[in-house]
Amino acid sequence: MAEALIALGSNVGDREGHLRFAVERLRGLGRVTGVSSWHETAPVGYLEQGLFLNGALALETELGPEELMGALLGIEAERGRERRVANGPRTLDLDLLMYGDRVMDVPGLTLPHPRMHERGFVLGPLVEVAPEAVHPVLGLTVRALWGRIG
Ligand code: PH2
Ligand code: MG
Ligand code: MG
Repeated sequence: MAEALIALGSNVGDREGHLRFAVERLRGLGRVTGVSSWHETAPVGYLEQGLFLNGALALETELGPEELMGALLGIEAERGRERRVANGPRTLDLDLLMYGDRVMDVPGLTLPHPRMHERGFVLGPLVEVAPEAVHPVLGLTVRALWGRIG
């Protein structure tokens, strides 16, 4: 059993509907122990797109990290996720941020997520559900990471 931390994002169509759908699906993958509020955030990276609704969720699961990542991609596909532009508009984005203290880098999955510590749209929601979780590479809590980017 491990605690997985997952970021949710949407900026196309019924944003809140997509995020709620994802939470219901994630309940089927283990025990959801925390769901953040939804944060409306300005797009980062690729700017010519609409505002995002972002959230974060903590999940206790028996699935391994690669199985879980596969399940997240399946949930995205159920909401018609297309991948045309890197960082571009999306109905639903589910990113595996951390899987316990696991550090790994295989095609399609890097843990912890390589950009989580620098993204306000990730850390703002995440601090609501897992403030004391420790980033296994930086050795800092989510609360401290959030404080660092202010
Ligand atoms: N996701 C990205 C790129 N930029 N910006 C915001 N505000 N929210 C996101 O979820 C987001 C982004 C790539 O996944
Ligand atoms: Mg993402
Ligand atoms: Mg993604």
